[in-house]
Amino acid sequence: MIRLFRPAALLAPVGLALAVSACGQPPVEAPAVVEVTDAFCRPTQVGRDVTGCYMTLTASRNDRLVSAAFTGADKVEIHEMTTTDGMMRMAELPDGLPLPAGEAVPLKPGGNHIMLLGLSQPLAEGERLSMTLTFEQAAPYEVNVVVAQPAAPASHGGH
Ligand SMILES: [Cu+2]
Repeated sequence: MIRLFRPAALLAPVGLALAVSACGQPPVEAPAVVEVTDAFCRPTQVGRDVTGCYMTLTASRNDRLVSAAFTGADKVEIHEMTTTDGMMRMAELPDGLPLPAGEAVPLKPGGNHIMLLGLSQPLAEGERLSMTLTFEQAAPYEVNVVVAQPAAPASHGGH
């Protein structure tokens, strides 16, 4: 009986070694991080309870902006802008916004944006708010957003 067990005991270390090498790449990877810069929301227009928010997202690994949340809004959606027959329209990105590794993905006026819908109170220029971004890979990120008009290259100059 004892003899029967021996081969198994001898094989065990070999099996272990195979399992380790079969895993291939070392499990030590840089954590998924998304860098967020230049975040701002437009002030709400009089009588409106919606506005757009913009920022630049750079993911360390292939990732996806899945959703955004703001406690002062009923709903927050990730929108894309498309032009159909000369008409610009926006639509929710149902699968979120892809963030290719290392690529700065801009959300900007006239382009993709985060849409706040059903704001409980208007957003005035100079206010700050906090929004939570949720990603497919990276940990949820709380971003501080300033309420500001988009920089207008032509009209205002520096001051
Ligand atoms: Cu929108």
